Parts: sequence; C-alpha cells; structure tokens
Amino acid sequence: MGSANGYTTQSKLPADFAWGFATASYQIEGAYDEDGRLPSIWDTFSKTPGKVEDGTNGDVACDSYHRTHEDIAILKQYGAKIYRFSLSWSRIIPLGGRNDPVNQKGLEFYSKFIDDLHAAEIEPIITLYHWDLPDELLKRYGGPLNQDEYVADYANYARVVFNAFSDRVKRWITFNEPWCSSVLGYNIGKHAPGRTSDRKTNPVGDGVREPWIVGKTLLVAHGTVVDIYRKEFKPTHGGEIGITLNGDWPEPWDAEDPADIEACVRKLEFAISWFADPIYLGKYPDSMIKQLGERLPAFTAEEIALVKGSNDFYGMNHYCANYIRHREGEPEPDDSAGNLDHLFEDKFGNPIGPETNCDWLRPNALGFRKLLKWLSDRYGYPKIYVTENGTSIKGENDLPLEELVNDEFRVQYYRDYIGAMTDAAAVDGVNVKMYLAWSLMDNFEWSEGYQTRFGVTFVDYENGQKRIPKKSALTIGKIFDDYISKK
Ligand code: GBH
Repeated sequence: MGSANGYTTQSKLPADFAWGFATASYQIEGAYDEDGRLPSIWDTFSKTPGKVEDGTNGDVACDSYHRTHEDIAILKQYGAKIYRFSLSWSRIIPLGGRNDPVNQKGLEFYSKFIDDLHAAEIEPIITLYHWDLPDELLKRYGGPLNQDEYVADYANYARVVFNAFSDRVKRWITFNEPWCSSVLGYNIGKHAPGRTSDRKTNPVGDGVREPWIVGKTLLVAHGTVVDIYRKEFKPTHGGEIGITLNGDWPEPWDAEDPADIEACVRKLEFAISWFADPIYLGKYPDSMIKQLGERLPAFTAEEIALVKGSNDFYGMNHYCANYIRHREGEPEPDDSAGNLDHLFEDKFGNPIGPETNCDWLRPNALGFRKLLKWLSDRYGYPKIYVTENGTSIKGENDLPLEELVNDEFRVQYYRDYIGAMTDAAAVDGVNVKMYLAWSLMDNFEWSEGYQTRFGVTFVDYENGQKRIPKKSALTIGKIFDDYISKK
C-alpha cells in the first residue's frame, strides 16, 4: 500500500473496531405495492417525468424484499460484521400518521430479516428514515414543513418500530442526512418532494425559507425520538441512538486567501454544523445566523433541551472533497451553501481528485482524515461511526461484465480512505469505531437512476437482479484484517 494519499501503513485500528456495509430501503427493496405498502414521496417523485435522469424508479430496484437470503449470503461471504439498512415507513404504517393503521406484514418482513441477520452473526443497524416519507403525509400537511404534525407522526412510527425490534436491534439512526432532505428536497429540488424557488424545474416551493424550517423540524424530530428511546426502551434493552450527517471536506481554492480559508469553515458549518452544533453545542453556528437571520427558525427552550446532547454516536457519511472559493457581495436569497462556490480545481488548476460517474464526487482520502479530526475537535471527541463511504466509477455502467467486476478504482478508493481513517484514529486520536461501506450492492441512485453504480456487488437488472461480487467486495475485509489489532 502506498502513501501517496498521505497515510502510513503502520497505524492500527482498535481490536473492537467493526465494519460492514450499508443500503437504504427505497434504493434496494422494490416490491413497491406488495403486502400493504403504499407510496412514499420517492415513488411519486421518481414517477414524475424529468425528475430521474434515466426515467427509472424503485418499483423493483434490487428486489431485496424477495431476496433477503441472497443479501445475507453476500454479507456473509464478504465477512461483514454489520449491516446498516433503512426501514420503509410506508411498509409499516402505509399512510404514515399516528392515527393510521399499522401494517403487521411490514413489521413481520423486517422482523424475520433481523432474525436471519442474527442467525448469520451479522449485527443489524437500523436507519429509521432514509428519505422515503409516506406520500400521504406530504399531501395531508406538507410533511416536515409542519413541525407539530410531522414530529408527532415520526415519534409514533419510531415507537412502533422500537416496540417491535429493540429487543434485537441495539444501534439506531434516526435520520440519514437531514441536509439532503432539507436542501435537495426544499431548496435545490433535486430530491423528493422537489420543492424549490427555481420555477424552471418545479412549479411550487420557496427555497429561501423552506429548507431552514425543514431542518429544524428534523432536528426536533430527532431529539424527540432519542428522548423516547432513552426513556422507554434503553432502560430495558440498552442500545445506542444517533443521527447520520453528510459532509465533504473543503480545501481553499486559493490557500493564501483568508477569504477562501474562511469560506471553507462556512462550508462545513452550513453542511454539517447546521445540525451538529445544535446537537453537541445547543445552538446554530454564528455564520448561519448572520447570513440567514430570522429565516433560521429559533428553538424554544424545550426544543433545544431535547436536541442538545441527543447523540450517543456521530454517524458520518463521507465521500469526497472540493475546492472552495468565496463569493463576493451579498448571497443570493436562496443560497444554502454559505455564499461560496464548489470547484474541482484550485487556483493553479490542480484537481482535487479523479473524476467519477457523479458530477459531485472527486475522491481525496486525506480530506477524510482531516474531516474526522475537525469533527473530533469541534464536538469534543465524540464516538464516530462512519455510516457511509464509497465511490462510483466513471463509465462503469458501460463496461462489459468481466471488466466491470474488476473495479480497481473502487479498490484503490477503499484502500486510501480506510488507510486515511486508520491514521485519523491512530495518529490524530479520533475516536472512530465503525466503518460501513456504501454500498453492499448497486442500487437506485436517486436522481441518477441506475446508471450510477455504488455497489461492491454488481446487480444485473436485466437478469433477475442477480448479484455478482466485484473485486472490491472481498478487498474491504482484507484491508480491515491488516488494520484491526488482534485481541
Ligand atoms: C449518500 O449521500 C446517500 O445517503 C445515499 O443514499 C446515496 O446512494 C449515496 O450518497 C451516493 O450518492 O450536486 O447539489 O445535488 C451522500 C451525500 C450530498 C452526495 C449531496 C451528493 C449532491 C449535491 N450527498 N450531493 S448536488
């Protein structure tokens, strides 16, 4: 293993370090109308013309609803200790609300899956919400735009799930990437429900105000559900609960320009600290208060008491890095990034990393190490679980199968990123205890449809969703064998 990406090979991870893979319900399950499931906002959004690049949706996806045994078999084959998956709220409470019926068939499906994972000695980690809100709740009251209704319904859903599974599931994630739900859903409009101020892409939405309201709703919903878990379930069952936040690493476009260096901090604050500061520090970051003023809805004393201190671990999703250049002048009214530009080259034309199949993703493993350290310093040495990390490959979908499964680019990505994380732990003293690769298999990549593949397993969508391991699938275990200290 090289050190070109700034990692040493002498570092070790602690003996109790755990690793595995992650997925999400709408991206893999399919069976969209079976056993009582009703539509989520992603069913309706993906079926709206123009929203998904290749015109596809999650009706079938990887067909995991019918192939749980195959998914467990590959997890086992790859040596995974953990599987993080999300629940489809609309399988469990099809209409979504607290006065709507619970669907026993939905609970039974997940119950059996949890038992089967345990039988295979794989720990299930559940994400309660990975973007697939029951569509009825959007229609009924605007989803997270209505804080009181949303929090009450989400709390009810979480309680139903905890009642059913907290005897067998010990680690919980309330929300996956609330930044995405807020900004992509209500500001840029690239994700469901697609609301934005950009009238060229959507007839409705107020990207100036709505994302900040949604963000606050999700924080209060998270705090409320953590409180329920700690009071009603943790005393009997133990277990841990936290939120997963996305965030990429910023490097200044001009390393000599203090305004670009400052913009990098602002970038981290708008992307991560918007959520993490209230949770760890009990307030929004000053840069956001300054730019957004009264548009950033304040917490009541009761709300912030629920939110502050509500993470048993920090769930970290991380993929890439950017060069950041400050913008001159006043921010656009619907700016959600902190008045700055994301670039792939610095002032001298040096690229931040190689191209992938995603226009936002350029690997830079040292950025992972730096962000781990930044989070650790800002939030007082929290226990960090890396809940997603992975890459797409430029043109992968167009390759013949024999070449596609030899995914050297992804193998190198994992070597570099896991190496960088190991240095963060061993050299920088970051308390990182878990790593989950995104993703166990190719799946429905949201607005990019099926053309972009993130899996360590090839899924043959044309031939019965057959799963075929890529080279990276078996490499990850070997990398961890080298890094994790023997007991
Ligand atoms: C993860 O988000 C998701 O949790 C997962 O479901 C998904 O499959 C995986 O990424 C791969 O994409 O150019 O303005 O649209 C990662 C965080 C943040 C990455 C938003 C894409 C696009 C910003 N994402 N970003 S924009």
